[in-house]
Amino acid sequence: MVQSPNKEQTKLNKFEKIKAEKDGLSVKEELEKFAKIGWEAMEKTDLEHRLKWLGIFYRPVTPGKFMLRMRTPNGILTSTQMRVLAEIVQRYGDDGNADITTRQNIQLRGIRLEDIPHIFERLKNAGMTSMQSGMDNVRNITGSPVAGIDGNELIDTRELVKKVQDMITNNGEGNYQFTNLPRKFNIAIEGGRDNSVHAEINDLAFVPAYKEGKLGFNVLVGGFFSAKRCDAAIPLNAWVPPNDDVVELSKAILSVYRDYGLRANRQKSRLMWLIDEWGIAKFRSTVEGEFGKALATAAADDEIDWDKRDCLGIHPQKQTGLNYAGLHIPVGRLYAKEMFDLARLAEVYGDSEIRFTVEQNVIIPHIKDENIDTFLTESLLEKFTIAPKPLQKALVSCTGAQFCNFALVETKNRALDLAKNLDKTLELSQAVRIHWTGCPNSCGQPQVADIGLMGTKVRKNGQTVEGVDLYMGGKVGKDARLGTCVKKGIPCDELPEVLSKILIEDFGAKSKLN
Ligand code: SRM
Ligand code: SF4
Repeated sequence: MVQSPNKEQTKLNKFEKIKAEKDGLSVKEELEKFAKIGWEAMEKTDLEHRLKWLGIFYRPVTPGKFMLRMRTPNGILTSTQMRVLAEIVQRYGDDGNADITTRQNIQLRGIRLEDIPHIFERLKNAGMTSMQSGMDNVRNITGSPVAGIDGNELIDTRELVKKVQDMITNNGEGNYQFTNLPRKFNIAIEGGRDNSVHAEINDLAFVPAYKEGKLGFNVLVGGFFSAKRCDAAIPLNAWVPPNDDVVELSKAILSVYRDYGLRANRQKSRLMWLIDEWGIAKFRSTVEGEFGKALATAAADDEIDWDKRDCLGIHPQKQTGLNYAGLHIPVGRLYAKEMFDLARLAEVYGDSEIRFTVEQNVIIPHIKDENIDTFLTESLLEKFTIAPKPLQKALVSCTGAQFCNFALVETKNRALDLAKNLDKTLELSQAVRIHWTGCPNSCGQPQVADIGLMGTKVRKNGQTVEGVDLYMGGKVGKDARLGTCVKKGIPCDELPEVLSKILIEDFGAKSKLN
């Protein structure tokens, strides 16, 4: 059942050996045992690596307090599901919180291993799963955050995203067919005109396109970020209708990646490296063979012709008399009480649905025209405002040093403090997208930002201090392009001054202090 790596590759990296020894998914059968013996008694590889196949992340920064990464297909959950997640983190008091992620998903913190069997039971009963959300698996599949409610939508992505997830994870139970990929794999399905999902930074992306008058998707492949290399996705020269072909093509591409992807050097294992080695023509024909029928060539143009929307504020839906509210969640951080409150708001004003965006924010859809005014008086909206200040508005941050052992700097708190202070001193007519990421892994996507800040260590006055490399020029939406590093090694304590200058000179900010 477990797929063996490409036989022609003789040298295997450390992680390939770990996987060859025992598939990560198999620890699912051992959870009760782990819960009994405790994390200290667990075999190190199971603890630090294999548990991630189930979405359970050992955090060396907070030993014994695990992170649980969910799957949230298309970023959508119900109020009941949110309440279950809130109850899970509430139990852990000050240790418990949650983060909305840059993949339209949610991670829970403070989790104790002894509670996992019960937590998994609760998640299953509530129709949720964390299966295959970490390590060499397909990450949360993103889709248009306003799918099914946007008047300008081309394709409703919700069902397709769910079907692709169900295929990959065997309806959330775990699927050995796709648990031994050479590396992580990102999939996005866009249904609108504004590239809400950052199609270009996914290993596989579907973007709406008309072919011979029919609406479907052009297919992009190979986009990724890593410490060594970042690349935008390239066209596969394929078009698929918006039906099960999306699922089947995803399956075919994943199978080709699994069977032929490079496994010797972990730094060169993402899909783009295989495409480089083979050339796109060979990759396409191998995928076609696996797909089992001829792939239609791509439509000449796709339909991505808008700037990216942030979805914040109140917006009319395509359903007459209904609106969606985009709430700003500062750096995506949620606490139990706020999660309960979001669930309540979704029930009282909407139809119990809550959505996440890749900007780490929340959307509550289906609010009736006549209820908007009362909705806006809710006290939760003082913190999670629909109209944040320009620099807080588009702020995104990865986890950083508080919980992530890869981090070279603290991110979330610093990002928020800095944005608040700059909003106090500068007047801006438009939002500026600032993305923080704590290390070169780029989880906070600094390359898609107007201003991207990547954590690093810097020497200053004979001391090693926290600093950032500065990225600029990222463009999202139509004609998306990746930003590049324009300055290295800025000490964090110099950032207020450095960013003020950039915001004034490049983004038209005016000082409020003059
Ligand atoms: Fe990431 C590893 C957090 C989105 C590239 N990422 C990690 C780990 C698991 C490292 C670890 O074990 O500590 C981080 C967990 C920290 C924690 O406690 O939260 C982590 N990544 C995140 C999240 C939570 C950042 C956030 O605050 O939103 C995002 C979770 C998304 C999700 O729901 O699944 C997250 N990570 C991303 C993205 C952005 C995206 O997908 O659009 C990227 C860049 C895009 C890409 O992968 O192509 C990203 N994460 C990485 C990498 C570099 C991958 C590579 O090929 O080299 C690593 C390190 C690795 O995999 O070896 C990594
Ligand atoms: Fe951790 Fe680095 Fe990813 Fe931030 S970018 S979450 S510091 S791995």
